[in-house]
Amino acid sequence: MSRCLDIRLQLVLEDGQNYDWLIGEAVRGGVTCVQWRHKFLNDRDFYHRAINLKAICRRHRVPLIINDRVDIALAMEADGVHLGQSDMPFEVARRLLPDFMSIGLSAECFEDVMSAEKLDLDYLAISPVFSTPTKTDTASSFGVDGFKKARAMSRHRLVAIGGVNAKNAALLRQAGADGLAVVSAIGRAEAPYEAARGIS
Ligand code: TZP
Ligand code: MG
Repeated sequence: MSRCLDIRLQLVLEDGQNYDWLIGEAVRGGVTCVQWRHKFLNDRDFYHRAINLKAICRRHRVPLIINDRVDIALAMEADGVHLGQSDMPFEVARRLLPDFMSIGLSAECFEDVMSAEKLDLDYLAISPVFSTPTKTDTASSFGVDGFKKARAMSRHRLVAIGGVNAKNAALLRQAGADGLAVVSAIGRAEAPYEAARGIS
């Protein structure tokens, strides 16, 4: 397999951020990949903004993952896509995307973790590991014990997402997280370089 996305610390972007500055600082602090998600843009705006972000990510030498939008990720040759349980099925996305593009999937319950066993994923995100004000339309949180149970069930590289911060990062890595995905603890920090360092 030609792809090996570095998932150790994923920064998930929000709207209205100074991406060039934020991504530069975050990467310097240890962020290893960037995910862009936007739920409301029309196709053309999504495409153009994704192209712009790709250039920024290239400049900072960090891969760019696109949330939900397999079509746009394909069109602008992103480094991968991140799928949820109600997005395009993994098998279809895998058939459409070139081999170099990674696919990550969110699991919202243990049943999702089990059914992901048969998929050739690049990573499985345990979502949410803690409840978070950043995303409130989530299933109930796994907690550290739930994360450990998912770890024992899954053959995949696991990413913890939801409420991840400098205080719980080490605990999650000890619980078997191969990667951590973060929105607010880095993206809303006054000093994203220090914030990323504290989590990486
Ligand atoms: N998916 C599950 S929780 C979440 C997403 C995108 C938001 C995580 O945000 P934060 O601020 O890192 O808790
Ligand atoms: Mg989705």
